[in-house]
Amino acid sequence: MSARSKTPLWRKRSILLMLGLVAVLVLALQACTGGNGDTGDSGTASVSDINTRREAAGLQALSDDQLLAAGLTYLPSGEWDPYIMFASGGQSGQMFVIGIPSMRILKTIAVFTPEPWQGWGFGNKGTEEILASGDIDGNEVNWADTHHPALSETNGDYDGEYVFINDKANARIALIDLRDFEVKQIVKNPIAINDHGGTKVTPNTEWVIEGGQYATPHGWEYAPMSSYESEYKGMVTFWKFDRDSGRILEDQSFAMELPPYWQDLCDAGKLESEGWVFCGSFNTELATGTGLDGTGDPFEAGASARDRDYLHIINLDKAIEVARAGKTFDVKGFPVIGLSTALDEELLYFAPEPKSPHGSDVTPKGDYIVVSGKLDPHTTIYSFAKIQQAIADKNWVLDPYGVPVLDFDAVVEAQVEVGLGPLHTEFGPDGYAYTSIFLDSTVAKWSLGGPNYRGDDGWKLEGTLPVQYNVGHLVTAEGDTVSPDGGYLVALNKWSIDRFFPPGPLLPQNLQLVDISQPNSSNPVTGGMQVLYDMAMGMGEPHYAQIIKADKLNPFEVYPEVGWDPGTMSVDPNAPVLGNERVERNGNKVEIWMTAVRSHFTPDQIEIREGDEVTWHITNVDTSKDATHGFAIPAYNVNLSLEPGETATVEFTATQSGTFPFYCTEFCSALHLEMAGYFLVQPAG
Ligand code: RUQ
Ligand code: CUA
Repeated sequence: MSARSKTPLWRKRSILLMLGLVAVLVLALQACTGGNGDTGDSGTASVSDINTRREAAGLQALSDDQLLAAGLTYLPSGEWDPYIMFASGGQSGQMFVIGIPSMRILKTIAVFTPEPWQGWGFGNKGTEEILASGDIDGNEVNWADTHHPALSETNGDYDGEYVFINDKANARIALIDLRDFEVKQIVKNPIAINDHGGTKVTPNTEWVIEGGQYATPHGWEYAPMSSYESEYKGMVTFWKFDRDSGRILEDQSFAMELPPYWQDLCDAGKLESEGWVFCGSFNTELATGTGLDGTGDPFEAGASARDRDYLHIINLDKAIEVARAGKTFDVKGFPVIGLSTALDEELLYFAPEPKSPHGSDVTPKGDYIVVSGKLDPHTTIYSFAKIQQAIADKNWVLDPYGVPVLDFDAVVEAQVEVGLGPLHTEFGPDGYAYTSIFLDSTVAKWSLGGPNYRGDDGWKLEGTLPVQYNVGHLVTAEGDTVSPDGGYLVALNKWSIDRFFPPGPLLPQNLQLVDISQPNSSNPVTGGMQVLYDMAMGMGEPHYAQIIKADKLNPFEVYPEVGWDPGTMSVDPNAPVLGNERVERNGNKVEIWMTAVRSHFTPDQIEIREGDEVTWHITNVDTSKDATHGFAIPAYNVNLSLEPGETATVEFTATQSGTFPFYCTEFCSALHLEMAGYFLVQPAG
């Protein structure tokens, strides 16, 4: 620190003035310290003012680079982020919406797990039905391990309409409509009990890809481990997405049987490789672990015994034809293309890949597939054209399941040494690629070669940037599309030791924002990359994320019409509206039509009898922005969030007699506390 504070003042000042950051920093300081806007004679604050005040507050003085970083991430009150990141929520079962570059969390989208702020799964019948569609064999499963969001694409570019996400733990896929950022559908994979190779979408989102992970018998039926090689199966599933209805069509979806290798991340081909799908794999050793009798290697060793795994190369276009022609068998009523059919129909090829890869990432022009094996310091670049040539030449040997394994040298275009433990690659706009390096805890910037990118100047390392620590995935702005945007990269780090105050032994996750807008020459060591910001996340472990330009998103500010049912995205004809509020009884069935408006419920006294079956409809008839009302009934586990215009239905049996004040849980007006009512349940008899 002392070296930093010796930097001459004139130098700090000139740098700042040059960058035009002074005003921004002053605002930042005022926000932090409650300053009154008095910035001295010149009307601007100097660097020394900033550091003097920081030191007075017990903070360290900032270097020039740190001041620059602060200015580059600070957004004055009211300024919006130009990019929005959708991050998986890991064990939270949710998805996070984060502004870039401010790293402000804008929302947790409730996905597989009930979430009370959004009233997701607390009495709202529509949300409970969606959650229940993720039940497995009648068991409620309301946590998930969300890993990989996939924004919908048109012509290979994000279109801002939908985002999908997988649940690795239970092999489920959720669909979120970006008009209201709410989940509309959850589908359970009928043949697999966990997944990892998804979600990814094809360039026009006709198909959502869900690759497998830990092999099981299809339908996860029991089979002893001794039967692993014959009874256990790998898989990839292709879910048909229908944009007109905004739904996955389960009855037009299908799966393909794969050998019981553990399939990993997939990517969809694009442009020249459109119609093909690429998935990594591991445990091609078919390791089955060690029982207590000590036979067999533990998975950690057994699944890394060989030095190669198999990149799965799948002809999706042809697979669709084969599935449509009915050359499938059924597992739980779901069509599966058997492995022998896949081979007869020439749907599946392998290429050897470096051991234990994580990510098979298709370059922006669709011409290469980048794979990094965690146990090989290189990233390996496969040429799609060479793959096609090797297939035409039948330049292969067969694996034990009869799958053609293409000749490695015939299909590899280049290898670039990037560091120890490379994982996942995304792309920038100028022919640069960025790979997360897990063991070295760095981000490597390297150049793509070939005519579409940096030509003879490519296939080389341009710089590495240290991050803290053990980066898993990384994401660049629109970096897996046909037109990466550049500007920012986020490293999704796996460890965060010493970065933040430790709130107990479970430490926050650490996402680091990296500036990738600068030329290599600005810092030859890092290739111009600079860490701007450390973001702690204390809600679950984000695995993968995607960053979209904010102006591509066009969400509702309020629902378009009063009485809106988010489940159908249309007006519910049975929605309560002003003037038709009422309570009707039919035997022991009681139906209530209620409206909510600032600041009252109508009606606000409801009296029924114990044992009655209650159907309670509520419409928020407010139509101004942010005029959200909550609706909570104590003891009955009911809490709704009714956004402007929204209608919802609660169904329950009044099992408890008593006096239950219900109220609005969203502070909506000066008379919000008065926005309440009484729900009276007379004791039976
Ligand atoms: S994931 S790094 Cu790569 Cu699904 Cu967790
Ligand atoms: Cu409505 Cu508070």
